[in-house]
Amino acid sequence: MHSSKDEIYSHPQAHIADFKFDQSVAEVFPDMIQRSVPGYNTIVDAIGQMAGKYVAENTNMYDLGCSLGAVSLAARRYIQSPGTRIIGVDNSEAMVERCRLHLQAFKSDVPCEVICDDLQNIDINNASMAVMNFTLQFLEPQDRQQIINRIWSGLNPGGVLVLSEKLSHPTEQGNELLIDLHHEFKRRNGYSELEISQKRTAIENVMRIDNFATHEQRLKSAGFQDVVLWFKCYNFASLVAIK
Ligand code: GEK
Repeated sequence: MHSSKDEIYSHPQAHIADFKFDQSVAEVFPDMIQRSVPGYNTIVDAIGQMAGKYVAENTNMYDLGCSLGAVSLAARRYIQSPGTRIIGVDNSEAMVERCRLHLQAFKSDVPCEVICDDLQNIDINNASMAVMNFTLQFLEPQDRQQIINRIWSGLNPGGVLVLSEKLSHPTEQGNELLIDLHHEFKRRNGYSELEISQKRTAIENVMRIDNFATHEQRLKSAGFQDVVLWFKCYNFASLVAIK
């Protein structure tokens, strides 16, 4: 599938509007996320491996905030259990349209449905696995506990939630260190200072990040028994919460 280079913030903009998952972002999304999120490919493939292990016979897997379907595609490569179903959800029409094309482009025995809606409206049931790969950070902070609670309720015993997020660090110097390392990662991937700083401004109001302790506490108070930090690079992390 055709995918272009992310040049959205390469020219100076007089007014930088809040970041949106619109058509222009959907077009360059694979390039954007790989050059911006350290370990993205590793994380997606490992989530696929976890799907192979945890997605049980005759249950559902949810890919919440699925964008172009990278996680759903990885899961389909690894799922062996019969009677499973993948439900992808995203509230960006541009993403969902392209996601459906991506999924159609690969043959699979695992049916996959993509719903265009706010993930908060989705009924979660009979789930052995749910994934929020860099999605929760875009939801209103006051809604986050309820979202995690609903996922917990929809999971079968032993089911897992994989939650990947950009994290803040509780000390200022630690936080700065991680931000610097991340910006260097972006520079090395070809983003200019202008692109880095304009993107930072655009995303400031849209992506409000928590620290690890906040995530852990939220998951525990929803009822998850175990919270496992399985990936971390700079200020990016992925957790598995086990019911
Ligand atoms: C991947 N998981 O490639 N309901 C549904 N979707 C939402 C909502 C909402 N309320 N808010 C934001 N989104 C993907 C990457 S990207 C992460 C996920 C990033 C969607 C939004 O439209 C976008 O597609 C996705 O969440 C976040 O593994 O761009 O950093």
